[in-house]
Amino acid sequence: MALPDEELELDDVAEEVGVHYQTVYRWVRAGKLPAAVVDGRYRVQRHDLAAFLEARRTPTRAKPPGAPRLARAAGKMHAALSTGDEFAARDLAGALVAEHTPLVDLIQQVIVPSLLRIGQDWHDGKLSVWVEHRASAITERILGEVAPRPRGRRRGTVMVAAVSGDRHSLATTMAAVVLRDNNWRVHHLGADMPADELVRFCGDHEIDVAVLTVVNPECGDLARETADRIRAAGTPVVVGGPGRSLDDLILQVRDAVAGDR
Ligand code: B12
Repeated sequence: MALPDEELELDDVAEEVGVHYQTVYRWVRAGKLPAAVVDGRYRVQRHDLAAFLEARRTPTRAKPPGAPRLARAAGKMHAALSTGDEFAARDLAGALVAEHTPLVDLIQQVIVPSLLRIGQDWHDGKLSVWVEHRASAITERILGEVAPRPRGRRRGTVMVAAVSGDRHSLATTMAAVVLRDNNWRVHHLGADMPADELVRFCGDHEIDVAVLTVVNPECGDLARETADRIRAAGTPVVVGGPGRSLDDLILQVRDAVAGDR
């Protein structure tokens, strides 16, 4: 079947750019070149390809900070979040985004380690619970500020939630932000969602993949049971867990969609 003029398959991209098919495939899998899966095959929009090639050509674009700088930024983020210095935390996140730090790295390597340290210090009795609550509230605002507004054709539609009893909404927001950044349309339902409602929501909407985050380990069984129910009704599901990475999430969501077509 002939494709619309503005769409290309990976073979066409490889031919136009003069690289091997596998190179194009790696760009797509790494999230560098946006592509949607249609009838089980990747399709790339011409304007996305043009933007991708332009970005590769532009020598003035600063390189995103490497791991040592992100580790230093994580230290500063922890200092700001644990002392409640909201503007320092938001400025730091804003500066990293301005330096083209991928959102997944900002969240995974700068924000998450700070929250884990704060959670551990609370557990060890080194700080009061209000420090953790205040840090969570600031983190919510940072994530709101950096949340992307993707343009162009989406890869598909994802639902993100956590089941009843798991009140850790930040993990759902983090998942929603990185999925939007990867060009998915996201229904972000947040935390503490009743299982029946999640099953109904996925049945009533065109959802390509349901994502259930789990931070409170006591809710793991309910999340897995709910995932089984959603799957049985025909929607693929991926389930997260403490310590699982957002890079992993992106790959699992893509694989779940590709495997379903
Ligand atoms: C902030 C926080 C809270 C806040 C949440 C605020 C909010 N709006 O989210 C509040 C104050 C509400 C809270 C409450 C509680 N909390 Co709390 N909390 C935390 C803290 C500090 C951070 C949580 C967080 O955001 N984690 C998300 C990120 C930062 O971590 P992550 O788990 O690695 O998640 C990643 C993956 O899940 C991935 N991901 C997301 N989706 C998907 C999907 C897929 C498919 C994949 C692959 C990956 C993926 O994304 C995340 C980022 O990379 C943690 C510390 C910790 N170690 O996490 C404690 C922590 C989770 N809480 C804990 C506890 C005990 C509680 C309470 C029971 C305390 C109490 N007595 O009331 C309640 C439970 C409430 C409930 N019913 O759920 C414990 C859990 C202990 C355990 N058994 O393991 C922890 C570990 C603190 C500790 N060290 O003891 N908490």
